[in-house]
Amino acid sequence: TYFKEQKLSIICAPFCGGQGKPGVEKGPRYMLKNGLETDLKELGWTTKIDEPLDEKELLEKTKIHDGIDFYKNAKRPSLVGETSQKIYQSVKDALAEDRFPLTLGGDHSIAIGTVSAVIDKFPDVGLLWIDAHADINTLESTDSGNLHGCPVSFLMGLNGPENTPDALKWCPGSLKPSKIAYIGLRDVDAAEKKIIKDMGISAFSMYHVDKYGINKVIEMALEAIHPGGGNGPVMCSYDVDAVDPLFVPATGTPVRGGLTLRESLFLVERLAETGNLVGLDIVECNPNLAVDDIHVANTISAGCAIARCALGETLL
Ligand code: 5AB
Ligand code: MN
Ligand code: MN
Ligand code: MN
Repeated sequence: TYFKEQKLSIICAPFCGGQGKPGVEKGPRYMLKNGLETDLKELGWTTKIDEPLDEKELLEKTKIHDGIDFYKNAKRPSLVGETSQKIYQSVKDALAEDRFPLTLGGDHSIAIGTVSAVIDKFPDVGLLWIDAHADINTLESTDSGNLHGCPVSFLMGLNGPENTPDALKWCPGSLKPSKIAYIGLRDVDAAEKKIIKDMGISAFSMYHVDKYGINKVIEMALEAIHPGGGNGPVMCSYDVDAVDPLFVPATGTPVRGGLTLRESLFLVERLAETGNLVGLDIVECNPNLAVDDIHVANTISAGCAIARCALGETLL
């Protein structure tokens, strides 16, 4: 296990500019209000909260960038670049102090920062991308222009230096296809399917979860990113829309037919059990998209439960 002293940084990433629905910036605030920090302390973690972004100021900035900050049809690349670089620095700082980086989004574009920082510290790290979506669109392939659908392409350097907006040039883009495994996919764009296939990236969709069961899928995913036993550092970037909208309704791009609540928690319980988890993102909780308070409570409590289970709550 990598964090023997059980120190933790909760990095707040209240950013919504990687997509178009305001409210996702409220994720960190709501999860903390739910008691997440206290709960993690009770598990034995020494916590520290890092807030590198000003939620209000950033929301204003996002509105200002609307319609002026473009790269081809990609929306707000400068703001996404600038913001994810701040998150990158926070995760680097946490890891430099041997603190486990738990990053609360915000939309999924912030993972450009989190995953890059974890790779700097653990070059051999394998990335588990838990999501209904593959988030591997390039600036060429994205139809929506929403950069929360593109972080994996930046992490892999797929856009190439000449096609990368200036504000994103800091991203090393060194992630190898063999170091990525997806779990939970069920809404993948045609261009994304082609990239995944051409690059030979391991992808376990809901079909595979049904076919093999979640335990076997995790085992196969770990073996894919760490061949020869599945041992080695693992970063988990967890988009809550991987979970079925019955359990997580308040998210920007819900897709029916997702992980059950137990499957979604078992996944991170299993990672906790390996002792190999070196970073976790929980992204895309959007309280604004709930139709009632129960939707908010379900979504936020699922997000918090994912964090607690990943950090050892259910290990005996
Ligand atoms: B999320 C879509 N592929 O590119 C696109 O929530 C959806 O971070 C992206 O997984 C969903 O806009 C991004 C259609
Ligand atoms: Mn998603
Ligand atoms: Mn995502
Ligand atoms: Mn979608």
